[in-house]
Amino acid sequence: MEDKYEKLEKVGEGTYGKVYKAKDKATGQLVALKKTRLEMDEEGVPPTALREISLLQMLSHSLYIVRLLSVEHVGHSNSALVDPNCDIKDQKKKKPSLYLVFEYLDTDLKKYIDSHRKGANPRPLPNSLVQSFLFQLCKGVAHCHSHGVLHRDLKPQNLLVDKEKGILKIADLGLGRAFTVPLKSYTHEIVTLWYRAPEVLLGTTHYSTAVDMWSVGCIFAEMARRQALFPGDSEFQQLLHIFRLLGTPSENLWPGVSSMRDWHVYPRWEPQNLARAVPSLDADGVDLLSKMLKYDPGDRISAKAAMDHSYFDSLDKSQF
Ligand code: Z3R
Repeated sequence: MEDKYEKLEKVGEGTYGKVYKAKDKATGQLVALKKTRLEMDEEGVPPTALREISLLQMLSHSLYIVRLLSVEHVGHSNSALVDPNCDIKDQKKKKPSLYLVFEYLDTDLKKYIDSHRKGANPRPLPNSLVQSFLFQLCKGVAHCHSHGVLHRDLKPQNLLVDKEKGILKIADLGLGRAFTVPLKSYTHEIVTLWYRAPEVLLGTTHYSTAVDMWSVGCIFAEMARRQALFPGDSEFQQLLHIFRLLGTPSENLWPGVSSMRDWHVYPRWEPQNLARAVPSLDADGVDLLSKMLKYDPGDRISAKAAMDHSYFDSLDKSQF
């Protein structure tokens, strides 16, 4: 790996691994390197990792999903056979690992929003950019969903932004379906709950595409506000944030809610006016947001339907 890529700084610590900025020594191209640990007792790549890679390869043909450029399997005994500089005795000692090589984009949506909120030049994100980023996000999510893949951990940190071109791409298509979303990352970093759907917080085990659309709604509101909509610091607090704004869900609004695994008795809050929480959004924007933040996952708008919402009528869709 060291021969092929010059490792530069760490750019992200995803839930599932560290990501480094690196330079391809042969071409000078900047890339993002993600090391995937291979938990296994013998040689070879576990089938779960192979499934993930083929999924990523398939999905990354969309413009709105970060492109997987190559996969490098290093430290396994075969690499000694193909690499004349590789000492077989050394290679036997090394743990095999898999490097996923992605295209590099210069920032993520969290940093991008922060740069508009603080520092020398605080300013709103232009409404036309919020609209364009949301459309691109819905397009990427619709692409995943049409291939039967849920992201399940959409958040501003794993949406990459090309500032010059105004492009947004989904990254960290995690380990889509294979694993549950953990509370701590593998490096013990606390995983954010701010974008987590209420059915997940209440202990649903049957996830649907609607969990991603809840996250999209939270991200939409955050772009408009430059501040998170539901910044909870525990699963309980996260639910209280949601209930205080949208009203405590009832059996009427969300049949079956009170028999969910982690349901408790909560204060009974009335729904607040959503428009007041996102003052920069017009009526169409608030309507679309309200459809993304429906309690009942079956009532929540799909990514495909969201793209046809009147909020996007003023967007020139031909550029996408
Ligand atoms: C693929 C998977 C995860 C990431 C990729 C590519 N690129 C990332 S995270 C990234 C993060 C930044 S720049 C590129 S940051 O400096 O804005 N955190």
